[in-house]
Formats: sequence, C-alpha cells, structure tokens
Amino acid sequence: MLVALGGLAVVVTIVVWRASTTGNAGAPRVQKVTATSDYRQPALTVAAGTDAHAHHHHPGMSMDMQGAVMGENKDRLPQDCPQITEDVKVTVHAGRKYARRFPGLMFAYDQQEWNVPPCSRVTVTFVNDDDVRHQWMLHGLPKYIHPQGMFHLEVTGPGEKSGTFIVPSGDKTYFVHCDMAQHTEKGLKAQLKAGAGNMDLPSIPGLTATINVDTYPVGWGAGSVGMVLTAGFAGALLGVFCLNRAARRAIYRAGQ
Ligand SMILES: [Cu+2]
Repeated sequence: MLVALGGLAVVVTIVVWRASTTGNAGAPRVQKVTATSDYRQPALTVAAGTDAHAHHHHPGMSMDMQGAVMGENKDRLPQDCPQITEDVKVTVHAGRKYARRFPGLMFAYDQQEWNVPPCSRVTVTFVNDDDVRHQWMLHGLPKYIHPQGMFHLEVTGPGEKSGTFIVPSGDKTYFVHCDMAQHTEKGLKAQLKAGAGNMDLPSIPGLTATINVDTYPVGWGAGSVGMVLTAGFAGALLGVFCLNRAARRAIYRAGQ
C-alpha cells in the first residue's frame, strides 16, 4: 500500500508538471524541422534519337540536375531604357542559418533588400546553403520580355546558380521570394528596389511589419481544466495499477 501511495504521488507530480509545461503555450515555439525531403530530380532517361534538350529551348531558360534559371534576359533592353546604366552583381545566400536572427522563422535570405539603379543589368548569384530546394524568384518585370513578368533562380541545395535580368526605368519595388510550399511564409521573402522603389512590402523579415501576426491563445475554460484533471486522475490510476502489479510480482518472486 505504501508503494502504491508513493507511486501515486510520483505520477500526480509528473502529470501536474506536464500539464503546467505543455499548457503554458504563451510563447510560440519554433519547431526544429530536419530536412529529410530530397527534391533531387530523377535522372532523365531519353530514348535514342530524341532531342534530350527539346524542353530547354524556351528563351532565357536553362535547367539541370542542380537547378534552373528561368526568365533570364542579358541583352534585350526594356522599352523605356535607352541603354543599360550599370552592371550590378549581387550574391544572395539562402538557408536556415540566416533565419536564426528572426524568431519563429525557419528560412531566410542573408539580405532582405537589394538596391539597384533603374535600367541596370543585374546578375544574381544565388547560393543555397540548405539541403532542400530554394528559389530566388522576382516578380514584376515587363511581361513582353519575361514570361509572367518573372525572373527566377532555383537551386537544389547545396549549390549555386547565376542569372541576369534588366530592370526597367522608374522607381519600383520588386517582390522576391521562394515559391516552394511554405518557404515564403517561413521567411524567404525580400524586396529589390530599382531606384528608390515605390513601396515597402509587408512582412519582410527584419524590415517591415507583419499584416497578420500569429497568436497562440490558450483557452483556459471549464472544459480544458476538466480535461487536464481527468487526464491527471486517469494517469494516477494507471500508475497505481502498474505499480501494484509490479509489487505483486516482486512479492511472488521473493516467495519462490
Ligand atoms: Cu525555399
């Protein structure tokens, strides 16, 4: 009986402690996610005589096992640019380690904003430091040059890709992100400003405020309290039951 009471005390203590720690969800927790997915594409098997690169013939697009460059434009001037004003080279890193300074985020670029002159030719070298696929995808370029107004680098990490585009004249802010599912929300969001830009985009990590802030409310009502108490009681009973059994067995063995 003493053993059972002792066991009950231990179980109740554990249950109460668990309830107090798991119930205290006031602060958001950052889940550690291990990158187990492997996005590497399977090797292409091509029948003899077919053009293995037929799908690579879109202008401005190249693709291989390491990733892709899409919507590239090295020499076609936007209509409003009499000439290229400057050649700008930008190196961008993406990875989990850059998100460490942003609580709650999982991925980030090493920089969240880039500034280039209007009508400049921008060559981006995109380095993916992670073991998952990341993109540096820029929106808002002229659609008569870029399909869907997009320029985009994609790297099956770890590795890097480079590509070039020419921004039109005028101050404009271009949205940059990684389009892999949830990667934008998890921090891969940035902006490129031509000239002074025309706005600041929302929810850029470390730069601009979030529109929809995450909240983690704990609804402590009669229901949840009752549930914790019921679970605690059930756990205590289970503990008593198990300890009783163990004690009986021990007594039985000792008697043999
Ligand atoms: Cu990504």
